[in-house]
Amino acid sequence: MERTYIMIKPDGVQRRLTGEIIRRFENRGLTLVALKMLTPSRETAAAHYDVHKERPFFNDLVDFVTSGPVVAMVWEGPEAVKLTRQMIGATKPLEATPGTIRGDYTCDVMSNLIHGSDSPENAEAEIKLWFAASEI
Ligand code: D4T
Repeated sequence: MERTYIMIKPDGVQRRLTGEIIRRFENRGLTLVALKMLTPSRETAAAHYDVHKERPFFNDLVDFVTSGPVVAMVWEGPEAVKLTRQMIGATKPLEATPGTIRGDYTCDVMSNLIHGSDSPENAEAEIKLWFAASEI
């Protein structure tokens, strides 16, 4: 069993896609082990996207992720990191195939609805960043 950090971004919450996204992961057989809604601080958002801090889109990305409530979650299942990334779809809109969350609901690279950890190591670090142990 593996755990991954999944976050519905402000656009996903505003577009009322929270239920649809949770339904997809539950239908697939994954288990929701933690969930909370919060508006991220700039500090947490910057730490989360630290790998992108030198990229030209970094400030816009932090502005976007802190612009409203997100739904932070931990999901568990076999190969949960790869499985959820596959269900989320690619970052580039043209590469996000129909049937994936991004491929079905967005064509914008920034407002792309959802984040999913890209490796088990990053999943562990992100779960620690967003959740206290007592919340899981
Ligand atoms: P996240 O991390 O949010 O799940 O998205 P991805 O894993 O699919 O993509 P990423 O880390 O490469 O990018 C993080 C975030 O930045 C936005 N972005 C990305 C952007 O606005 N312009 C760009 O050129 C890139 C590469 C979208 C997702």
